[in-house]
Amino acid sequence: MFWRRGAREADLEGQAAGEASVPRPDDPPVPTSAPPEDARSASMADGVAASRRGFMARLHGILRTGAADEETWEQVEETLIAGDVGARLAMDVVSRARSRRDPGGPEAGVRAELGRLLPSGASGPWRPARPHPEEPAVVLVVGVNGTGKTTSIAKIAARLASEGDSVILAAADTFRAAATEQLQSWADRLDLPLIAHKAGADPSAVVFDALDAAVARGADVVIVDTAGRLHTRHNLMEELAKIRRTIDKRLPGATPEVLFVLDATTGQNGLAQAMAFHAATGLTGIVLTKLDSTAKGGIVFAIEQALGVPVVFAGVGERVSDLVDFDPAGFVEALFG
Ligand SMILES: Nc1nc2c(ncn2[C@@H]2O[C@H](COP(=O)(O)OP(=O)(O)OP(=O)(O)O)[C@@H](O)[C@H]2O)c(=O)[nH]1
Ligand SMILES: [Mg+2]
Repeated sequence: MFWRRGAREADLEGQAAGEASVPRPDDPPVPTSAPPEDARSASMADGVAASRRGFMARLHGILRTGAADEETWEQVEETLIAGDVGARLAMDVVSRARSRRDPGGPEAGVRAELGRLLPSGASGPWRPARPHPEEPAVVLVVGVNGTGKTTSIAKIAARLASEGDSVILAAADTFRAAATEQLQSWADRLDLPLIAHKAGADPSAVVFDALDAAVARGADVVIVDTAGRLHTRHNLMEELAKIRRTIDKRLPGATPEVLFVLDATTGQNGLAQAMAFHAATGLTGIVLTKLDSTAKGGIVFAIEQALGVPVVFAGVGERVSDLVDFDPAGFVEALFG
C-alpha cells in the first residue's frame, strides 16, 4: 500500500497556510491527564449558559422593555443575527413572530418561531443503526480541524459502552502526528480496543481492518476517527468518500452513521463546512461541540434549516460526561430559561 506523500503534504500545507480562518491547532497535546470528572452529568442548561448570558440576555432585554414597534423588531432581528441565527433566517423569524400577534407577547412569538425551526426530534436517544445483527453498526466521524472529533468519539464510545455495547475504535486519522496516540489514550482510559496502522497509512485500510476485527469479534459498534480537513480541499474530501466506499464494500447494506462535528464557536462559516461534508459523505447527524464556549448558540437553528440533518448531540465541556442528547424542545426551553 502506497501513500502519495507529495500530493497529500501539499494539500495539507495549503490547508495550513491558505485558509487561516479555520482553526488548526498544532497537534494538541495528548490528554494524559484528562479533565476531572464529577458525578453530576451535564445538561443542556450547562451548554447554553453562555448563550443565555450572551445574545439571549440581550433579546430578553429588548422584548421585555421595548414596545412591539418597528424599532424593537429591528433590534430583535439584529440580536438574532449576532447570535448566529443568520441574516435570512432572522428576518423570517421576525416577520413570522410579528404576524403571529401571540397573546403571550413578542417574546412568546419569537420563542414559538425559533422552536418551529427545529424538527421535533427522534423518539428516544440516538443509537447507531445496525441493519444486520451479525455485523457492527458503523459510526464515521468527520469535520474540519480541531472541532472536537476525537473528544466526541471518546464521549460517544463511553456512552455506548456504559449501555452495554462492545465498541471498537478505528484510528483513521493517520495524518496528524500524535492523533493515534490521542485516541489510544482515550481507548486506554475507557478500556476499549483500538485498531491502528502506522502513521501515514491509508485511512481506508485502517477502516477495513477495523470492520474485519469487529465482525471477527462480534463487536456491536465501530467508531471511526478521521483527520480534520478543510471542506474546500477536494482531495481530502475525496479521501472521506473513499472511506465511505470502503465501508460499503466490506459491509454491503450497512447504513453507517456519518456524524459531522461542528464547533459551535465557528459561527456561520460552519454552514459552508457542513454543506461540503454533506455532499461528500452524506451526513446523518451533527455533533455540536463547545456549545459551552459560545454566547451564540443560534447556529443550531441555522444549521438545521440549511441541512435538514438533525443535531444529535451537544458537547458541553471537555469531560467525557460532557455530552448531552440534543432535544430540540429542551434546547429552546434552556435557551429562554
Ligand atoms: N469546551 C469544550 N471543549 C471541547 C469540547 N469538545 C472538544 N473540546 C476541546 O477541543 C479541543 C480539540 O479537540 P479534539 O477532540 O482533539 O478535536 P479534533 O476534531 O479531533 O481535532 P483534529 O483531530 O486535530 O482535527 C480539545 O482541547 C478538546 O478538549 C466541548 O464540547 N467543549
Ligand atoms: Mg482528532
